[in-house]
Parts: sequence; C-alpha cells; structure tokens
Amino acid sequence: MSEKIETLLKESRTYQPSAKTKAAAHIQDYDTEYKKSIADPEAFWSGVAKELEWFTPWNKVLEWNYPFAKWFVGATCNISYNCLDRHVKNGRKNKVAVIWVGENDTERVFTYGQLYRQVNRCANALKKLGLKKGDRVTIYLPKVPEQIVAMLACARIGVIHSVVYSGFSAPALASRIQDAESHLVITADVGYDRGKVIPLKSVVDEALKTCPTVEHVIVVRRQKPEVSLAAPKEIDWYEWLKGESAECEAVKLDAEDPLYILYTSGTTGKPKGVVHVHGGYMVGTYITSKYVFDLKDDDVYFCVADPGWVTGHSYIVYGPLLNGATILTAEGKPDYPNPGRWWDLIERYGVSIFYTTPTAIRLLMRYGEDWPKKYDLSTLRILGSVGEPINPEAWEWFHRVTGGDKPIMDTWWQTETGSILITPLPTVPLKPGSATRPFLGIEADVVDREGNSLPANAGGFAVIKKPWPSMMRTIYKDPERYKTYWNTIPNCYTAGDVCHKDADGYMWFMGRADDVIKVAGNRLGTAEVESALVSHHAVAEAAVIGKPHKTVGESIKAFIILKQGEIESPALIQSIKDQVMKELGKIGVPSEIDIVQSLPKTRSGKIMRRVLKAKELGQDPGDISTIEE
Ligand code: 6R9
Repeated sequence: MSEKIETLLKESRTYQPSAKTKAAAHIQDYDTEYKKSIADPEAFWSGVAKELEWFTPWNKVLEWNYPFAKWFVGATCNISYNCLDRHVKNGRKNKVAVIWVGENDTERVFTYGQLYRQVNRCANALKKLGLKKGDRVTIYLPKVPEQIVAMLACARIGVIHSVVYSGFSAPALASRIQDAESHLVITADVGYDRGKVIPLKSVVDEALKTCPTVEHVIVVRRQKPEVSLAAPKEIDWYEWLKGESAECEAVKLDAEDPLYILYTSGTTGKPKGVVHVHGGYMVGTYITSKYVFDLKDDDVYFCVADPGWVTGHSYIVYGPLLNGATILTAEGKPDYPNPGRWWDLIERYGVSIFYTTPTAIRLLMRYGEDWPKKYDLSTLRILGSVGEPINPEAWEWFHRVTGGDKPIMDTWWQTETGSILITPLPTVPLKPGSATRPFLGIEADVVDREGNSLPANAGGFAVIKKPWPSMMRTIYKDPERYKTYWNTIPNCYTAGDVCHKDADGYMWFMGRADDVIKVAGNRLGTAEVESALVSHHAVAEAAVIGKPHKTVGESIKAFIILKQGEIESPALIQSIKDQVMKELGKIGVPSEIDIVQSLPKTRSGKIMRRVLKAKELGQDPGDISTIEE
C-alpha cells in the first residue's frame, strides 16, 4: 500500500466550521437538508430547477427506464441562455464574468454583457458556416477565453461541443474528431507552457489528414508574425467574428438535447465519449457550485482546471456562470514564473474561493511555506480540491498556509457524473482526506461485488444508488458501453473507485478499482498507453501500471517485451517514449520503462497488471491461481 493511502487510513482529526463560515453558508444544517432531499429526490431536484429559467416547464421530473434516464421531461431550455441572458437582464450586465490572465500576465476581462455579445457573434458565425442543432464541433484550444466563448456559442444554437485537451497529440485528437464526426475544429496557433511555445495548429494539420468530416478550421492567432492560413477552409477567429451581430436568439432545446461530448479514459484503449445534456446538467452544476462553494454575488472564484477536462466544463464554465459569479482563470503552471504564482493571483484579484488539485498542492508544498507567506491571502473564504484523493499532509498544509480557518471542500466526482457527488458543504465538519458525505439528493454507498452494503470501515466499491440530473446520458454511439456502468453491480451506478465509509458515514476514496490511472489528476487508461507503446517498431508487448508518486499521485511505469533481435539501450528507451509522446501526448509518457522477458497473464491471455503492481511495490499479489506464466 502506498504511503499516502496508509496515512489516509490512520487519519482521525476533525475540523468544525468557523462561526464566520457558518454565518455565511447557504446550507446551515446538512443533516436535515440531506434527509429531506433523499426522502423525495424528485421534489428536491425540481425545486432546484425552478431557480433557473425554462422556456417551457417539464411535465415529469424523471423518467427512469433503467439504465437510461430522462430528466425534466417535456421541458425546453438552453444552458447558454441561463449562463448569460438571465444575468444580463437581471442586473448583472456590467458585472465581471471572466477575468483571464495569460502566462505572461496579459489580462482580459469580460463582463456578462461583453461575454453575451461575443458569444452571440460566435453563434451567428457558426450558423453562417451552416452549423445547426445536433452538429458537432471540436474545440482544441489552450486555456484562452475563446474556449469559453466557443463552448457557450455552440450551446446557444444546440451544436454539440467536444473539447479536446490541448496536450493531446495528433493521433489522439484525430480519433476524437473521427468519433464525433465533427464538421468544424476551433484551435489556436500556439499555447504557452512555462515560457515555451507549444504549436497547436500543426497538430491539427496532422490530425486532419485522417478526418474527412471537417470542413473548416477556425484559428485564434496569438503569435507574430501570424501563421498563414489556407483559405477558404482555414479562417482567422477575429475575421470570422467581424461584422457578426451581437444578438443571436438562444435556441429552445429539449431538456434532453445533448450539450457536449467529452472523451475520457476507460479500461479499453478507445476513449469514451461521455454525453451530457442541457437540462439536467444545468441543474446539477448550478446547485453544486452554489452550495459546495457557497457562491455569493461578491465572490471572486478561481478554479485552476483546464476547460479541456470535466472540471473546467462544470466548474470554470457552466456552474459558476449559471450562478452569475466572477471567475478568474489563468493560463500556466502554479510554479511559473515562480512558486508564488497562484498566491500572487489570489492577492491581486482578491480571490475568495480557490478550487485546486492535490497534485498542485503537493507541488507547492515542496517549495515551502515562505511562498504563500509573502502574499495577502486574507480574502480567501472557501477552498476546494478535486481529481484524486488528497492525503492528510497536503490537506493540513493547504489549510494552514491559507490561514487555518478556511474549509476545504474535497469534491469527489467524475466526467460521467457531470457534477460533484460526494463532498462536504462549508458547514459540515471536515476530516482531512475524506470527501465526507453525499451531496443533497444523492444516495451513495460502499458495497461488495454483489451490491451488498458493507459495514463501517470495510473497503469496497463506491456506488450511487439512484439516478441524478447531471449524470451522463450515454456513451456517444456506444449505448452498450454506457450500460456497463449500471450493470456491473446490480441496480446501481458503479464509479470504479475503491472506498470505505467510517462510523460517521464519511467516505474515504482510495483510488480506482480498474485500469484507470490518475497522473497529476489527469485521467488515463493503461490500455491507451499500452497501445501507444506497441505502436513502436521495436515493442512486441507492453503492460502499464500506475505507481504511487509523492507529488503527482500516480506515475506511469511500463513493462515491455522487445521484438526479437531488438537490443535494449538508452536511445531505444528514449525513442519509445518519443513514440508515446507522438501518439498520445506528454501526459501519457511513462516515467519508467522496464524491459522484461515475459508478462504475467491469465490463461485467456489477459495481462495481470495487479500482479505486476504488487511485485513492483513489494506486496502480496493475492490470488495468482489463474496465472499462466
Ligand atoms: C472530476 C474528475 C474521475 C476519477 C474518480 C476518482 C478520482 C476525482 C476525487 C477523486 C478521490 C476526490 N477523483 N475526485 N478521488 N477524491 N476528491 O476528476 O473527473 O477525470 O473523470 O476522474 O478521479 O478516481 O473516479 P475524471
């Protein structure tokens, strides 16, 4: 067992909310509200939905045709309308919606009115290219405001966006464009990373060689001299929007019309296109943003995620904008140009809510407490963590350097769940390392393989027992794969996480039960990395495991069998790493590669990664009776 998980198991401290936190909180008494919400979840969710605007009301809250759910049946709505128009007409027109800070400190600010107008121009420009409801657009942008504009513009006219993280390489981008059959790609010439220029347009050029459905490419040009574009297929973003009207009516969509596809990793090599819809997703992201972060009109909310991942979708873009919040988003890394970067931004913009990741906290911890001490962090009120289990040491450090009295919301959820499911609210007593209790309206449990509820402190599988509005509706073009989430363990949604509940009902997440790994909070499938490895000419077979790592949670270790006649050398190892970089991108490159003669396999030929992992960590491999070699 890794050191981090062991300290999790020994943790017993509890932190009570401060009087100040309590006085401010939307939800004063979690226990009472929770009981009420699960006594009648449909009443709870429809009550929430009424805080938003619908063009036509629903005639049924939930239609549960196991395992397929429809929420707010018969209603029409538009999430982009709720993020923008609702605020523009209700007194928030000149309130700041988005503050964006570039890596080189360039600042761009959009009020709700400005964002509304820019989104409308973009929606009109999309229409002019012939895009209509149900069409797909791939957004492959670095963290620039155009990403937010493009997402909301697609949503406005019922076009389905598929945002692809800009760290993915050409083949990974191509497979996502192909699966979505996108007509349009929106990209930038470059991104920046620790001062380095990262070309993106050339990655798109490469990917599009195998993507015949793409008719146009829009390019946000940041570099001088400008990259040249091949008209009429390639269009400059600013040229594209020039002259477009700042008014574009939001299309009245069915609550169940798809909003986006977001590709995520599973246990097979092929990423799955998780589908979210306008109505339920809007309700889930709205209310979790409001209650978990206790969002108020004067808050400045800073989420460090990249919109390429689900946290960026739900908690940079949709959830906070649905609440009319002021959002700070910053390009770049926490330690560039120095490890004071984020603390500096918190002081500069008076951030009150700060949502980050365990990996980033552990990275900043390494640079010591003097960095946060240099800055005035007194505006902070609520903190958040997401993406992987947070070890108590990192929790304590984060809590201490930010003043010692701000509650940390350790939020557990997934791309598939759409919004936060297991989480404290600011008034809930905290135990460092535990995501605590289910959000209102959510019934969660820890069960064995048969679905039996387990006693306190017994490790098992985290499950959700009833449908919830922001759940994914299907896997794009693959409903069979969707069904596995609901039938692996009978009658409940299986998250794929190992977990235990303590005597107080607090949930302690321990990591994945399957072949999904989380490297610096980025989700990867071992199979994806393995398929990139075997695409190298010298590699015969490959197996990949996630290995506990002090900073990034898990690191990738690969075991490789070389083809006959190939000889191990540092140059060969490097060329194998380069191949993964080319196939998948930087996030998939193993930090360690071992050349081996054989791999443990079952008689049916499946690689037993758990045996490799146990051996690597010096642990008992458990039952190996099915092993062949
Ligand atoms: C939001 C996001 C989902 C997986 C999930 C779990 C891990 C996320 C966590 C956490 C422990 C938390 N995870 N938050 N584990 N504590 N607070 O990360 O989505 O990329 O789909 O990953 O991340 O293992 O199953 P996604």
